[in-house]
Amino acid sequence: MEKPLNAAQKLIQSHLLEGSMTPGKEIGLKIDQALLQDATGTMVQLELEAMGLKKAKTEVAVQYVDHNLLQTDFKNADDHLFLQTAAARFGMWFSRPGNGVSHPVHMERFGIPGKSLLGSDSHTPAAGSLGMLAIGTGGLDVAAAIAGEPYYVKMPEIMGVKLTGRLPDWVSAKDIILEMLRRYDVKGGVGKIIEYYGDGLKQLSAMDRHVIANMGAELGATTTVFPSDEITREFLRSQKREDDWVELKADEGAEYDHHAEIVLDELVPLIATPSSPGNVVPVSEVSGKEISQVVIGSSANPGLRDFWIAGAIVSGKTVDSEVSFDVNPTSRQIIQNMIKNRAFANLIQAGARFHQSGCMGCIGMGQAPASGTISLRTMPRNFPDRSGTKDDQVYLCSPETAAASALTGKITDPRELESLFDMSYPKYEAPEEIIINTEMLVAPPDSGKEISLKKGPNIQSLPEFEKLLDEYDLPVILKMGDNISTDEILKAGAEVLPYRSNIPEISKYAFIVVDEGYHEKALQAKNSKGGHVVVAGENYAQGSSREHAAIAPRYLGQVAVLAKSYARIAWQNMVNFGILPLHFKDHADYERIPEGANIILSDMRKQVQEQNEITVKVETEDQSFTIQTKHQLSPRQREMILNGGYINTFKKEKV
Ligand code: MIC
Repeated sequence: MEKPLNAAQKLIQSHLLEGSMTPGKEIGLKIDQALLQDATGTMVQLELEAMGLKKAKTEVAVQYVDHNLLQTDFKNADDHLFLQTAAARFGMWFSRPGNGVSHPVHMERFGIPGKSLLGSDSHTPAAGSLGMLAIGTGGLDVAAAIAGEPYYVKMPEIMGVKLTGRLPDWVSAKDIILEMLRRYDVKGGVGKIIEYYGDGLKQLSAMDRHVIANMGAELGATTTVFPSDEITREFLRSQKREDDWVELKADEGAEYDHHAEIVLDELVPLIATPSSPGNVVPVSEVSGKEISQVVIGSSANPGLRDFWIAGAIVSGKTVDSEVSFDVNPTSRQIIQNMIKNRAFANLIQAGARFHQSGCMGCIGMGQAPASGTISLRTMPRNFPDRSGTKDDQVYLCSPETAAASALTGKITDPRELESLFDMSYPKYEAPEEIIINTEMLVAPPDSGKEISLKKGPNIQSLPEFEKLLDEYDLPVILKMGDNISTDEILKAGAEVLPYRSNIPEISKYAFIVVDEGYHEKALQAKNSKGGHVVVAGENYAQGSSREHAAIAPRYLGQVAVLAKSYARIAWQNMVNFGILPLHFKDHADYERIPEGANIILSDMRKQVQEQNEITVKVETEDQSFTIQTKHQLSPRQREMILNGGYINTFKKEKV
């Protein structure tokens, strides 16, 4: 008899092109759908151009425009035109600026249970809510998948999370994922797929599941998987796509590599305190602190229910006079449905400032909070400086906690509303029929051959990178601690995002959050020594999928990183662009390398090709010693490092 499989294993097995399902070993997966957003998508389209792609080979590829909507000058607007022409040229759908946030729109319009989805955005796993195998990764991996290549990733372990019981009043899906983050923190999911199962699922709509799957990225997980059941079917029915439904569930007796259980009845409203999504405490522990801003929306709480509940809580009242109450509606479709179910009117009347559909303040595109004040957001991330305000104090919470706090002007446990306003928990009933809006989704033409790419002056082709040399003598120009996020390596925000299609310009912002002198030091090292190295602790480069966090340092001469451990996507991005990610064999060696030390690497081509361990000589002011490091590269990745990255390898093999 065949071994019973869990839902994640079934998804992997049905897409497995190379390798076997042994945790930790590289596998190659067939990719059915691709998702691009604009902030990472301009680079992907440039990569496709560099690869000479004729037409996307995935079943569906969609280019969304949801991140860079501010258009403070010509740059973002030029990017939008470039993306529209590129989408048409390469045979992709185009979701026009302002249509909506990629993850929920993709789920509504294109998501199909049982299919695989690769996205150039770390929150792509949100589509795991529908029973998809949805993985977020760097742009180059997505470009390769669009060109018909497999997606390579290490086979994850599977963690089964059993949900039992019922959520209490005032507690919702966001509190479930915050509970996971409270237990496992930002690297607890690294190398794992999180699969939810159990009776507690019956209470979670597809969009509630999206909330949990979306923020699985904050656990560092490869992805999150929910079964596809009657609730999934109902969701697809409401989107007029019931025919796309197929069932997906774990076999009877299926096993998991790790186990967890959440008894929903025991949950309380939770909140992530500054400045990590893993700093989770009960809201009651921080209640009473004064706030200046509340923002609801984003891919982490995108559902109609999320806006409705906030609207129902503030209905007939006015938010505190010192609070800016910002609402970022998910999509045009959701706006229309919010108008229909009165959520829009309730929010507006209570003082909400409505913004256009998109990511907005979630990635620091506007909505920066006032200095020294607290901002409460239903968003997924609160890494330092991400909001655009230096030393910001961003807390992450549910729409219930956000709306309650907007009313009182202080962090408020929503359960207190019962005594404060004599309110009982508003019960949401999903409408029988919702309005569907597809007007701003442009279908790909039959042939895009004749379409030329419109490139504004800010759009620069990808720089070329040299292959790995044999000998290096490189300075350590920066030493960092644990859990450094990509927001600290390559800043988010309105000043920087417009340069996502211009590597020379964006590289000026590399590491600016941790060391303003990095750019200068890197240029000096490049000119005098041919490059540099940085040193880091655990979980280096967690967070976003932005490959600019690898490309910009590489452009400035970064040859290698020495770290205790890496976040998955960033590790893949470094390899794709030819940066050698080395692991300390003995973590104690991290302490022995000061900033300013010299790293001597010898016989590198042979070492990378033939060995898993690399000997590194370190010279400090007063001593010189050798340490052992490891790389965890597959044979395919060794080749990429030797060639100076994926593009050189692709050109060598295919062009
Ligand atoms: C994020 O939440 O950090 C982003 C913005 O969605 C990023 C993508 C980006 O940096 O463009 C992500 O999660 O990958």
